[in-house]
Amino acid sequence: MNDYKKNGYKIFRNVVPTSTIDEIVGQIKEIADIRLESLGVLPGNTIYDSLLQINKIDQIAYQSCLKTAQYLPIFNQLGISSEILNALKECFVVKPVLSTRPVLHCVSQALLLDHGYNFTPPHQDWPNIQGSIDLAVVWVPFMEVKKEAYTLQVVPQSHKLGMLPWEITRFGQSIREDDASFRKMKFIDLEMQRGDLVVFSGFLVHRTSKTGNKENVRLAASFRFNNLEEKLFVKRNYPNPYIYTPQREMVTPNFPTLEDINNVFGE
Ligand SMILES: O=C(O)CCC(=O)C(=O)O
Ligand SMILES: [Fe+2]
Repeated sequence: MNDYKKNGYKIFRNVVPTSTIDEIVGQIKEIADIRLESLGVLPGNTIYDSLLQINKIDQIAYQSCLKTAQYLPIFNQLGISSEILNALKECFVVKPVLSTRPVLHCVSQALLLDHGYNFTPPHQDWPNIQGSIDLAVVWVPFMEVKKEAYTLQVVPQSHKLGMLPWEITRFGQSIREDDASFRKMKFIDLEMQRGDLVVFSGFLVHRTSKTGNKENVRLAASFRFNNLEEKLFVKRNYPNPYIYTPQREMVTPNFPTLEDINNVFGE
């Protein structure tokens, strides 16, 4: 049987140009550095330094930087690149449609959040997305991910167990760890280089390894795709449970003044 269908994941080695990854990481660092500069702080030497600084000063600013990075054109371009679409095809997602916004994962014991999640608990992505049965996640590390360094851990073949009992946690839907099927699971570390990517099924059980040192950060991107060829996805009317809606109250009260506007456009 095909590896992807059998194991629920497939690693593609050396497919993403490392120059693209460098550019993305550089632009994420720039988002943090511009914000640091506006706080009167010098930029960090590395992306880790910059993120560490901003996380220490203001966690809201830190989270906003990461959120904003998800809207970088180059970050989105990676998600729809031929490298990713080809990998999806090899995993039988022949007519992909994006199901959610791309996600930036930023993991370090030194960058813990008081609110929100840090290391993902054991989970399947499907209950969060509820799209096609063959929903696939593409995960792209931006740095080398060695054993014991914030790896993505997966349970091979767990996609065949179907949707497992879950509960709502700070992260979202996570697998109930008191379930008998969970106790038998054996997680393995996916060791990956820059340039590698992994495609995994929406039903594959996975989590973030908490093992890693405080002196670095592990960045990765993930993109999720439904398959237009999956018949029940079509019959179910292309479901998508994500609700995209703005906050109605003004984010910055009494802003902008006419003066603020003239400062940008000139009088
Ligand atoms: O980057 C991580 O450790 C978590 C990734 C994940 O859960 C996902 O991409 O669905
Ligand atoms: Fe996930």
